[in-house]
Amino acid sequence: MAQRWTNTLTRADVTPRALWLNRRQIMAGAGALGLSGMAGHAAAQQALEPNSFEEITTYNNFYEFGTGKDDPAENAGAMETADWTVTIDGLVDNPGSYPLSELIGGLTEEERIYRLRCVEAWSMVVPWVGIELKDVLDRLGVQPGARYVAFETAVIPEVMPGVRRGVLDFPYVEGLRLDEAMHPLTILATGLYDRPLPNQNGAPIRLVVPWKYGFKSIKSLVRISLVEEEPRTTWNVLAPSEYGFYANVNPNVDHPRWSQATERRIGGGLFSSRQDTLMYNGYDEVAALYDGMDLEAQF
Ligand SMILES: Nc1nc2c(c(=O)[nH]1)N[C@H]1C(S)=C(S)[C@@H](COP(=O)(O)O)O[C@H]1N2
Ligand SMILES: [Mo]
Repeated sequence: MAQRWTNTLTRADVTPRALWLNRRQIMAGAGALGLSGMAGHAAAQQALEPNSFEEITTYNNFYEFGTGKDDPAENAGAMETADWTVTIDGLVDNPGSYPLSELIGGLTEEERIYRLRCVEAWSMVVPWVGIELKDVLDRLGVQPGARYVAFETAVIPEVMPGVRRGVLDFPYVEGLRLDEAMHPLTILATGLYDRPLPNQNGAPIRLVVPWKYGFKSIKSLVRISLVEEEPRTTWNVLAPSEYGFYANVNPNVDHPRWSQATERRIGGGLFSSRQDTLMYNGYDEVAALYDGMDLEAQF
């Protein structure tokens, strides 16, 4: 098993292919745990063994389709994602309403196996397929005054029972600072396990920011705006003392109602016990983005 994690492997050498990891992710995992050599590889392997397609697509948060973990899988199939358009506006050279194929066509898709840590203290590992958000923003031409990126989810009441019931203030909105949005770990996912993204996971395109709590990774995007001021974000507006704008995964800053020090890994078997939550969810390379910030005040 150990040789699977050496840097000489290509993904084609590994079966099943879902177990493929890139070296950078392995090193990020090992570094975060303060380990090296075999121990580090073993720890990284445990941390990044992907959840099953079944787990990833049946245990979801997508409140537009209901608040139960199984509601999105049950209800989201009714959403029509063909002919999807994304509106680009704000401080950008090329605003407009883009068919999805035009927005991302020609950009490099790659697999990214990322930990997903929900603020509710459960976690999964998901083999996303996507493109770097930076590539999209570069193509659109970010103007000098832009300091944040704001994101908005579709609202389709006819197929969204959670919207009809008003379980949150919809549209669901999120935001990133521009440097966070431009970080190479930040992707727009269009698939998982080499399949098109299932609707319950945010088809046809959703944000994935792996070092932040899952609620930042907003689904089924219909608008991306380049803006000057910090944008409103759904959970922060609902409960500002519980959910901050930054929402960086941080085992040292508890949620007011529960500890964030550990997490429950979804899925049975060997890795089902609670595990320690890692600073920045193990993605240490983002730490420089927050130099000089008080992470307890700006949670
Ligand atoms: N539009 C929208 N995006 C959303 C949510 C939501 O309710 N609506 N839930 C968030 C939360 S809390 C989490 S943990 C992740 C879950 O993503 P997954 O279901 O693909 O695992 O989606 C996030 N994106
Ligand atoms: Mo979440």
